[in-house]
Amino acid sequence: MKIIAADVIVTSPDRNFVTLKLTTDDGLTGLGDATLNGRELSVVAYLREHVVPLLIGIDAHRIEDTWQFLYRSAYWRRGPVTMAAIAAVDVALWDIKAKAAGMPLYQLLGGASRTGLLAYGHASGKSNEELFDSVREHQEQGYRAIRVQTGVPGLKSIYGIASNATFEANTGVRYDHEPAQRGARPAEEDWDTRSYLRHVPTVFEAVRNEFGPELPLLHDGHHRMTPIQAAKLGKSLEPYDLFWLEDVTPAENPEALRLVRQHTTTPLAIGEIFNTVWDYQQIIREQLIDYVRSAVTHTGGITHLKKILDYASQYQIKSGMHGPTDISPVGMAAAMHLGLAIHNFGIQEYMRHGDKTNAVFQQSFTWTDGMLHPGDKPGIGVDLDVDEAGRYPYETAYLPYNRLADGTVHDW
Ligand code: KDG
Ligand code: MG
Repeated sequence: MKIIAADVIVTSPDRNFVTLKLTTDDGLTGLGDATLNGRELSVVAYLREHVVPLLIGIDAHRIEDTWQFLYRSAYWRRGPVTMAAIAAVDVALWDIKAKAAGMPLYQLLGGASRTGLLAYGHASGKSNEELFDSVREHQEQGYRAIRVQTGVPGLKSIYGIASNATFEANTGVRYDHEPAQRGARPAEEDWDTRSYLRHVPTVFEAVRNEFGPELPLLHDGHHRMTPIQAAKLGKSLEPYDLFWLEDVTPAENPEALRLVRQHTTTPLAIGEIFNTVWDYQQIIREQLIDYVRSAVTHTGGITHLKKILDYASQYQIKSGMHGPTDISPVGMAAAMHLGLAIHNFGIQEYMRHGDKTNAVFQQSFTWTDGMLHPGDKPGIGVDLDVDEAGRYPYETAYLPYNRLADGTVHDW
């Protein structure tokens, strides 16, 4: 079963997506997601210029060997561009293998360990009233676990809260928080950690008073705090029993979590911008986190993320795979198959894609009573309509960035 074609498809139905499509000499095709929000074309070039020529003629069954070959033969290892490119090849090969076996991919990964995947959605509001409405909307859509992001008095725009500018720039398609904006330069947002730290606990108190103690609540700090600030936040949120507190400190310094951990029992999640097991080595071994946030798409695919999660399982650390709208339906499907099969599944992030995206990517997953299931079609269960994809050419888009009141650039 040899690879005879490898096509990189770039499309922008509601937002930009990069997909690798592999074709074998016996006519099977496999898809892999290579979308890297705001830096999409770097992965396109990496794939087209350096990876595609190496794939033609290889045995599509040799997934582990292909992974090791692409990773080690480059010499320049790791990094989001490399690991997204390798992930796309890896998932496309798993898709092909599962189609060849006539089975949904999760069967090849060990079979289902559960009946479905608990998923969380993103509620947000500039005020508590708006936020409560958003939580209710999500509950009506079936969500049984909800991430809460709030506006902060004095700040004009903040991660997780859909701003009007974002909506307009996204040509009217409303994602709950989609931060990337089409345009020639990144939007500038403002930030003040002290105001944030004062305000957030009051919001969780209000949410608990309104919705009661049962509802699992999550929150994303988006890498903005120092370790001692993060420790303070974790401590101040303890009365509200969070499912997790995410990305409290910048991802480059995993050791920062040691100080946070010493001060709070609020569960910690990190890793959406990590890309290898080596980013996790210390924090898993020292049990500094509770959830692994990596997406299949940004962590070298199923082959590598499964190794991270198997390692994590020895320490009772669970999965919490990244699933914002910049993970394409192909990346989401891969996550669902992996999540269904592993023992240490925790929760899956799930934002809905827009109608145009769903017309480009035909999907077989189900969403029932707050639970996802990848479906039982052979492979990962996603088809890409190339003609439909061709209707939406790439558009330059950037994630925003932050400046403090004195003009200093801050983590976004
Ligand atoms: O591309 C960046 C987004 O994926 C990220 O900001 C989303 O933090 C995020 C999350 O938890 O979904
Ligand atoms: Mg996040």
